[in-house]
Amino acid sequence: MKTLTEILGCKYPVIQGGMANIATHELVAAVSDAGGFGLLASGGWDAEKVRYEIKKTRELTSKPFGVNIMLMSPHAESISDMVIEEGIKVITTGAGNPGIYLEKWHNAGITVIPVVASVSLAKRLARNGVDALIVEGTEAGGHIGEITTFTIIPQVCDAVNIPVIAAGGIADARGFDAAHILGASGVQIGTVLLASNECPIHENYKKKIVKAKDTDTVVTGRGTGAPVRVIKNKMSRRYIELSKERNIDLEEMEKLTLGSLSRAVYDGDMINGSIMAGQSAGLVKEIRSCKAIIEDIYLNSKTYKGEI
Ligand code: TUI
Repeated sequence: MKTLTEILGCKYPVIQGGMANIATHELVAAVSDAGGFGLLASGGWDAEKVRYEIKKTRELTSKPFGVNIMLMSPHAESISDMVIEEGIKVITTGAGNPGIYLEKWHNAGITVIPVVASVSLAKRLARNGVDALIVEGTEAGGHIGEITTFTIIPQVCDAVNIPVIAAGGIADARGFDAAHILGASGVQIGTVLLASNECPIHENYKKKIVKAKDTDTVVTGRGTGAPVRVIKNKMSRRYIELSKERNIDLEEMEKLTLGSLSRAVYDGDMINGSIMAGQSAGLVKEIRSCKAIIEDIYLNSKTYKGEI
């Protein structure tokens, strides 16, 4: 079987999470240049905006990178065609089941790696022929499932015969080694890359990640079907209050989360913004370059011999 780095064409089995509004050309190019695998996030953007980001990334790096498609987006279908036109070679998906696109992408020679948060979806997609899986535990930031990384990784590794990439709660070599021992072939990191020089988010957001301690994240929307992990602030408190009301106004709640992500990312509004981050924020102590973050994982790993 091909190793993950052979499948992706990168140096280290370390993938960057496709964080909506955040994983744009600057971050993607920096991660791929550092030997990891960058993923452009399409989030809620339309196909032309994502196409522009692909072009900008290609101007910055000659290293391979992929595109992450957030399946809840109304633009998911048009993006699914655009990535073929653009000759993208690796696609990851999130927040849904990419089954309807699989044949089309495989016919175009694309490697398909869905993010899953349950054993049942992992098994179904493996049966349908996906190339690898990113298995994300509830420690992750943003939209999440219910199961911890520590328990879901070995369960999925037992259930499928394709490479598994662990995500959720991993920020350093210890997490990388733990994931490897649980059976994963690589890791996806997101939160630790928020605190990178190249990450194009407001400085307030980066500082918030560095300052965060273990108990500083909370999950909003558990009751409404779209659980999202964020750093606790006025917005998350208001959201949780609203969700306790008898007649939940779903539209107002939606505005509070997705709409307010851009307030955090672009304006640095740490009071009313949605500061998506995983529990590993408590492990992040400084702002570094993507190269330093990725090489720290590789150099300090006790298990990595260049071939998992
Ligand atoms: O997708 C993510 N993380 C995200 S997407 C996002 S934008 C957003 N913001 C607010 C509400 C909704 C979306 C912010 N962060 N991670 C990958 C991921 N996928 N985590 C969990 C899942 C998942 C959940 C259910 C994947 C598949 C799934 O299957 C449902 C089904 O159809 O079987």
